[in-house]
Amino acid sequence: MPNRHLTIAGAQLGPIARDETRASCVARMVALLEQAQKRGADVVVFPELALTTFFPRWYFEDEADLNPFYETAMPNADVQPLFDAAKAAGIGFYLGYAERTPEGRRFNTSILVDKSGEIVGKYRKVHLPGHSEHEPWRPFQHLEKRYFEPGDLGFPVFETMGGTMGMAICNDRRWPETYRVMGLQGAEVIMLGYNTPTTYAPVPQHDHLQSFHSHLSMQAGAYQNGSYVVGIAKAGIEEGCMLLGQSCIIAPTGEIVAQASTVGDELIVATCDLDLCKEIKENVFDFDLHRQPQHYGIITEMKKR
Ligand code: CDV
Repeated sequence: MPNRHLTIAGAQLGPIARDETRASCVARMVALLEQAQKRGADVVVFPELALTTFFPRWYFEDEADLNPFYETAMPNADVQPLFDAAKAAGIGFYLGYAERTPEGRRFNTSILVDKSGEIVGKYRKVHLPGHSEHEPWRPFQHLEKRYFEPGDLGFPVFETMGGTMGMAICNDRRWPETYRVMGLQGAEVIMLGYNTPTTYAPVPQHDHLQSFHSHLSMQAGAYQNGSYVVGIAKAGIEEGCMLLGQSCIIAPTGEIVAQASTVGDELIVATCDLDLCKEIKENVFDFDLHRQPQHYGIITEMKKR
């Protein structure tokens, strides 16, 4: 039986300024991809909204100021160099970006591209944090609820690159349902990008726990579903707002096997044995043997009692 080793790279990005061009962001990503190739990567995970600054931090009254942050086609001329470089290197990738559909719908989206440069998977962020109206009391806005609608694709998984792959985006990583829905479909690698400010204005007494909560959620999701989880940040001080780093690759045992140590552009790499997932999936979390779904109905019947 051939081994099922997949070398996964996480390409953390440092800050992206509001006036940084997509071409510049893509050039940074291509540089990280080249490093990944030297280190034998099969697939590279980039952050959430990796082509622009994290624009939900601003309130835009005028649509004309908002629209330039969205992609209306994927790939497009700005992103094509990343597709070309990845295809030439024979490396797949996950990429997060803001999507505007031909009907004008807006989503916080990620795609999965295989080693031949084909888009083989698409995901639209389900759990949108923040608020929908301007709240001037905040040091910065978090207007994802205004600028995106909740994803309409569920949490699909994709058979590609020798494994079963799923995607999530940032705030999704805090919700156990995200992982379980993909775990039930056999996910072996769950990729996600994030932009997490280290200040959460409504509950600042938790600011010092941002790193802990991020890892806690992802490590639990990995272990409880017997899946690798790859959580990759856009990090550092972006337009005056500090974003959490500590991008990591987590094994199905819940252990962190690679972690970024800067808040800039940084590549992390781990060779992952996808068969390790079975040690969890066929034992302590053998869903078939141990789950009792007749007692879980409340989870999908209501948001909250
Ligand atoms: N981009 C995000 O989804 N950020 C949220 C913050 C606002 C809490 C997160 O869960 O990291």
